Amino acid sequence: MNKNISIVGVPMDLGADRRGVDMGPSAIRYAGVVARLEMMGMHIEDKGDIHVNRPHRYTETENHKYLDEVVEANTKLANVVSDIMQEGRFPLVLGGDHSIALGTIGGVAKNVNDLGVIWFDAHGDLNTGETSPSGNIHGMPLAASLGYGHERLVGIAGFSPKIKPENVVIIGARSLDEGERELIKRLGIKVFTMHEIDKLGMARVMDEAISHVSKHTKGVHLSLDLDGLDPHDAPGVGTPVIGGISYREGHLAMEMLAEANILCSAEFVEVNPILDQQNMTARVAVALMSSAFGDKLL
Ligand code: 4U7
Ligand code: MN
Ligand code: MN
Ligand code: MN
Repeated sequence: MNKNISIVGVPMDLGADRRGVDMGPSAIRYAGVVARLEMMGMHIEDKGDIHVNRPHRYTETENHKYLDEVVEANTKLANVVSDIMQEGRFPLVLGGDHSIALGTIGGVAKNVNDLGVIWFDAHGDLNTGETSPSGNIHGMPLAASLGYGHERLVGIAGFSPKIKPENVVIIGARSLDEGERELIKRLGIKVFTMHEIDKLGMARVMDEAISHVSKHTKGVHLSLDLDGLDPHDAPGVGTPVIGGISYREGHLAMEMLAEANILCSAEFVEVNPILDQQNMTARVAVALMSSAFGDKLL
C-alpha cells in the first residue's frame, strides 16, 4: 500500500441539480481526514482545492448543464492528479459532484494503462446527452470515461477511452435509467445491484468484484459516491435513493479492498453538508477512507 497520499479538493456542484456539494471538500476536511490518516501512519500532503469558476449565468449545451465550467475544472483536475501519480503518490480526491470523476480518471489513466475502476454508487452515471433525463453531468462521467458522450467530455485529459468496459465494476446500483441499462447490456459491464448484495452478501460481492477488476489491470481506481450508502447512514447527498448499502457493509467493502491491495487512487464524492445532519456524511466518508487505507479494528 502506498503510504504517500496527496489530497485534492474539487469544490464543484455545477454537475448536479442541488447546490451545496461544492462544500464537500471543506466538510470532509472538517471531519478530520488529515489527522485520521496521519494517525494510521500515512504521509499526507494536502494540495488544497482546484479553482472552480463560478458561472455568471446558467448555460446548457445540448442537454449538458454548465458544460464549459465542468470541462475546465476537470481539465485542471486531470493535470493535478497526473502530477501526483508522476511523483509516485496516491491521489485522494474530495468532491464535489461526481462529474469530477472524469478529471480524476483522466489523470490516473494517463499514468496507468489498463486501469480498473470500482464505481460505488446508487446510480450508474452512464448517461450521455442523448439519454440523460436531467442534463446533469454528474450522471454521465462513467459513460464519458468509457468513450461515450459529448466530445468535450470524452476528450478531457486529451485521450479516449480512458477505461475499458471489462475493467469496470459498479456496486450498489438501484436507480438506473433506460439508456444506462442499454449501455450496460451493450458493453457487458459487470454490475452488482442491491439485489446481488442482498442475495450474495457484501463479502462475496467484493470477492467477485475485486477479481473482476484486477484480472487485466495494473491498478484500480475507487470512485465512491456517498449516495451508494443508505440515506439513513449518509443523509447528506443530493440524490438519495432508499434501500442502499449499510455503514457496516460499506466498511467491509473498504476493508476487503485494503486487504486486496489493488487501489492506486480514490475519490469520495457527492457529500452535501447543506443537506446533512451534523456533518455525518463527511464523517462516514472519512471512516470509509480509513478502512480503505487499511485501518483495522484490532
Ligand atoms: B450521481 C440521474 F435521472 N440518473 O442522470 C441523472 F436519476 O453522481 C441521476 O450518481 C444521476 O449522484 C445521479 O440525472 C448522479 C437521474
Ligand atoms: Mn449517485
Ligand atoms: Mn455518482
Ligand atoms: Mn448524487
